Amino acid sequence: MQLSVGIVGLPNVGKSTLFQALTKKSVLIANYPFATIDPSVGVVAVPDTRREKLAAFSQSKKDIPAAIEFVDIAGLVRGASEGEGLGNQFLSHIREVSAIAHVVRIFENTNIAQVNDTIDPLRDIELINTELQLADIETKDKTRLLAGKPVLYVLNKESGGHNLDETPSDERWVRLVEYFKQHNATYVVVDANVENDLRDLHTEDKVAFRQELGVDDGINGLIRASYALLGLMSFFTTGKDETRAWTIERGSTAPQAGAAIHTDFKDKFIRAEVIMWDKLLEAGSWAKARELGLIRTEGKEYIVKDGDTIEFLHG
Ligand SMILES: Nc1nc2c(ncn2[C@@H]2O[C@H](COP(=O)(O)OP(=O)(O)OP(=O)(O)O)[C@@H](O)[C@H]2O)c(=O)[nH]1
Ligand SMILES: [Mg+2]
Repeated sequence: MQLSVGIVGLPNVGKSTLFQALTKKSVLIANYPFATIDPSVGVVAVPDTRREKLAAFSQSKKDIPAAIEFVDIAGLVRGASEGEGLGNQFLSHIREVSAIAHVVRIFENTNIAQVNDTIDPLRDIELINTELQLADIETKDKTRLLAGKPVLYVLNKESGGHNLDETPSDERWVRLVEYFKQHNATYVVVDANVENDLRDLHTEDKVAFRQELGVDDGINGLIRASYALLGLMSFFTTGKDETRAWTIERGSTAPQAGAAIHTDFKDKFIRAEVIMWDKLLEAGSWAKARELGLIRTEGKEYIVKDGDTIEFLHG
């Protein structure tokens, strides 16, 4: 499934830093605006402890996560919709993605240059969103509108540094949260720099470092929120050979889910045997779950649920 999330925002707010933290791909990170010109694409595993537990349960040789694609896009500035700062070219890169991770700077580090002099996330957000809307007005083809894409706001903070105060005592924070509420928008807070420094560590080491630095698990939350933003969810297959999370759109029927594994599974679908992942773990084995009557037989109309573990029977 080729659905991607574009990393969008003002220049020099940490988009490429975040992209590298996510994808572990080397990209140019630089303390000046418009460091990024050409978009970079990278595939990111969707963290899922349910899948890990299933893989351990089945003693699977392979544990295969779901994946989504992120695209590092150049920074946008005021006037981008009229071509400012190579605006038209950059906007066309945003047209190609399915959803937007909008990075906003909330750290005040005077050593890192910023397009607007002060930290005012709502002003920055509105500036970008206005450019997207203006670009839409100019577009003849109204099927791919920029402002209609689902957005996740990513607030980039600096742990241990000076940040916008994430409490009601900071007027800017109050206005920001109000804006998110009004627009029914989701947001996550990350420290792109720290996440990038930790990117090559093993999970356990990461957990320890995060604790030491007092940073939360922002980046995993970001990946999961992006996955949900794209309208995607996972079902599982599990066995000795592999445990795997398969990506489907929310609301998919059992045959549509089967098609994620093999296109044949859709037309040759007979039935699906289904159990929620945690129920399988509780039962202790597939055979035991069957004995207890916990494995359900579902037909063509069944709408797959997030976390279902499935065996397909096909002709
Ligand atoms: N202190 C601090 N610096 C950061 C953080 N995130 C990014 N930076 C720095 O900000 C500068 C810009 O980062 P980039 O990731 O290149 O920013 P960008 O948004 O991709 O910039 P353009 O591609 O030019 O639009 C670099 O010097 C980064 O090291 C952060 O969380 N804290
Ligand atoms: Mg960049």
